Amino acid sequence: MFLGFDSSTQSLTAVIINPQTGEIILQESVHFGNDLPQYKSPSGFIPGGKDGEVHSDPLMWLDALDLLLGRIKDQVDLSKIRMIAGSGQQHGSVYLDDSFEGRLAGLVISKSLSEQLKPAFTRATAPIWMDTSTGEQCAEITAALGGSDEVCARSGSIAIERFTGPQIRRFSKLDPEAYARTAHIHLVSSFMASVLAGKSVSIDYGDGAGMNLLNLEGLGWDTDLLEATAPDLDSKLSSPGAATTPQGPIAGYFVEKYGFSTDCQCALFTGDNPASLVGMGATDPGNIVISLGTSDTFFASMPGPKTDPNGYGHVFGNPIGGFMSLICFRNGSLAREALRDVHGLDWSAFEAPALDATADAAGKNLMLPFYGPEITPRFDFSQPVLQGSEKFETGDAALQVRALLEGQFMNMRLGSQWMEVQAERIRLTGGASKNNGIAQLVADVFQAPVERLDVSNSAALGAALIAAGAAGHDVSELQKTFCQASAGSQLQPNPALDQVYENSMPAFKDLLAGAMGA
Ligand code: ADP
Ligand code: XUL
Repeated sequence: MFLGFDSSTQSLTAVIINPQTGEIILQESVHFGNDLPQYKSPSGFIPGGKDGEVHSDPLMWLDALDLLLGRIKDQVDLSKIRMIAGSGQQHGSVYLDDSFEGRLAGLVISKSLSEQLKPAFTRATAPIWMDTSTGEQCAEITAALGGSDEVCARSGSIAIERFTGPQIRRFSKLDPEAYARTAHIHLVSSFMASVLAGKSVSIDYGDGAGMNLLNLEGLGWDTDLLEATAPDLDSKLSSPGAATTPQGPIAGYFVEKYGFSTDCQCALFTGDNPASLVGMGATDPGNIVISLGTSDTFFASMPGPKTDPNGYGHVFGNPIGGFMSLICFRNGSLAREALRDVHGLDWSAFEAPALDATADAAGKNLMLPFYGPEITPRFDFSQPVLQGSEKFETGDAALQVRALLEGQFMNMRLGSQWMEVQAERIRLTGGASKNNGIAQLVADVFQAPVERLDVSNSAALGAALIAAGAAGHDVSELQKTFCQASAGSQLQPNPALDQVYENSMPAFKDLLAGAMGA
């Protein structure tokens, strides 16, 4: 059996699979807010951070690991687990002194992980991906490298506030003494992997690419980016590696306390998005994942490290080899909800019967679907821009719902063009994906079949598949079993709309350029 963890913003999840029987043996989570209320982090982070700071307490993640394993040891015989892998929320960082590895090697089962590791932290809290405090550091790193294009060409993204490099730079400036005492800087992913392996392990290419520090050409730390970020950084980072590389046996602590076998090996942890790519069965080219959550994200594997010339998208490592893109659209469900509420509608107005009623208007009315600042394209929008019939512009709710959704997916098509990926199949996930009207419009605008999967924990499932891959299983084969489309979830594109949206795209692009130039 293989165990995958996902250490995400709000919870720690475990998924155990048995490749022989094709079964998911267990899915279990610890919710930080509900299960560990003493950390006063109802949504997984410490509320009230200043100057854009959003931090979490890494001791909470350690307590969650003890709590989760304590729960599952009575449900599953953990001695049957051959390999463990995992994923973590991306970009967050943990700072430890030179006692970290000694403490890991000397863990005793009479005490908790958090009690024993607490003295090793040189920074009590960990900045996470929601942190926006590093604008100044991004500008400094960009200037040192000679511009955003150079940072993007090397690391796959322009310097981004939430990325780890700018976060490390800020710490080194704010508290140079504590930074100097720091011997290890880990991502959330590599920190959790290190605890399980009982030693400081590698940072995987998938999550490492979210740091503005990894050079995607050679998959090594980029000397110039290291230098532009903070002093002596090279010595504090583990070497980068592939997620499927076994790192050695699980630490004795977990064998004695939870019943793992001494033969159980640990692979690396990757980022939650790279792990989701695996868990959604989308690691082969031509498969695209669109997640319709609070924000919308679009991700797909790529054979080479191609970067977005506009600097909006990111390139991460694909845990199964090669690369992946991730593009974030901030106004996803936020905009759908805003339009719904403006007109006093419910989600039925976005369902197939309601959209069928306006089928004649397909592609005829254009809406820039942004109610607030957008990431792709990066611009401070404050309200949608409408261009079309008088009925539409003066407030017809049904026409506006259609145009908003068409605008969102045309913007997604436009924002992902740099990848030059021909969508052969789109896998939809996230809260809005269950809406058949929205899903059909994705199929029509992209002219590709759309399907939805049964899995709800796609990152933890992806991690379990990575663990099986690290033990020699063929991950593509396992995906055929574990990442099946759910029955009846497939939708075909309407071929009659191919030319309709093809013709609307240039007008949409012009409207966007006009709004951003104004
Ligand atoms: P996140 O993981 O970002 O917290 P989810 O993937 O759980 O978000 O998605 C939640 C969102 O899904 C809600 O904010 C809501 O707007 C949207 N949603 C839920 N049900 C529907 C529906 N039937 N139709 C359209 N959108 C929906
Ligand atoms: C990706 C990102 C988030 C985190 C948290 O760049 O910041 O998706 O990985 O899930």
